[in-house]
Amino acid sequence: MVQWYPGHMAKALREMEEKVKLVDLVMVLLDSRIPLSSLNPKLKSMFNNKKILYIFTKADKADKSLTEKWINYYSVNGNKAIAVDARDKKTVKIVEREALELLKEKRAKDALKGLKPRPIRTMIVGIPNVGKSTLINTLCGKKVAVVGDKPGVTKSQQWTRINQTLELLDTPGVLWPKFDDEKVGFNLAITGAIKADILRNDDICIYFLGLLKSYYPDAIKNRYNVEILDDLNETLIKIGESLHFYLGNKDIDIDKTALYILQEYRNDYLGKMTLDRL
Ligand SMILES: Nc1nc2c(ncn2[C@@H]2O[C@H](COP(=O)(O)OP(=O)(O)O)[C@@H](O)[C@H]2O)c(=O)[nH]1
Ligand SMILES: [Mg+2]
Repeated sequence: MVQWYPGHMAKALREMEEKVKLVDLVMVLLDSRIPLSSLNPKLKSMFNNKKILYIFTKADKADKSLTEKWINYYSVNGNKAIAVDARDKKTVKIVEREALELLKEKRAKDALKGLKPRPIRTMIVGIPNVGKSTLINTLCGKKVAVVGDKPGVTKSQQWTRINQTLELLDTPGVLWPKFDDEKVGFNLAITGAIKADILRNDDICIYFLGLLKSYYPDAIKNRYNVEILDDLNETLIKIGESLHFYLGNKDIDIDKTALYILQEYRNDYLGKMTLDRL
């Protein structure tokens, strides 16, 4: 997990600002389950005049009807949003089509000036774990980026030719998420975007149960045969009982129960869910 310090953030921002100058189109990756919490609010000012393609990753894990709404929310001001499974080869064609569409006017102008069409230069940015390396590998059709919770090997950035339409900067821009809002921190912890060093598993899980109570009231009942009560702490204990997660005595191992529920959610056992609401 990347640890962000003010100096670290300022450096990452500067580096990204330099890279952004080189591209025609920025692909901003957002997690379909948290299309708002996974957005870095600093982005807007940084990408001032650039076209943005918002790519919601992990669409396979999110609530389809809400994904539609979020796509509409982001598809404004000449920008576009799409939802994909970053691991799926079909994503290449989709991204290519949208990039061409977004750059249509510019390319038409270039053609009028007699300029030969050249590939659209693009880069990928997003918070840790959103799927940057996965998408780079899918677009490139081979493993060029390390996927998973390992620090990326620093190397000089290169343009990779994806096809006749697209060229990709093979090092993504890593952005830290915004933490000023406690809810955002919880959403990032629930989905696994950030490690819970600051937050406790039981607090994260209680918050999650609260969301489920209003958004997906049947999910817990279906999986653990436990009703979500008004008392969420009590609900957590009841789930621990149903899982037989006891400490040595009659007490429930709350931390183990909380972590288990969160991992079940991350591994899709609780259903396709979207946690950010418009
Ligand atoms: N189900 C699903 N998993 C994905 C998708 N994109 C990435 N992942 C998984 O999310 C984890 C983090 O992806 P990674 O590419 O390393 O994220 P990065 O930190 O932004 O480079 C990996 O386990 C990927 O397999 C997606 O669209 N759907
Ligand atoms: Mg990566």
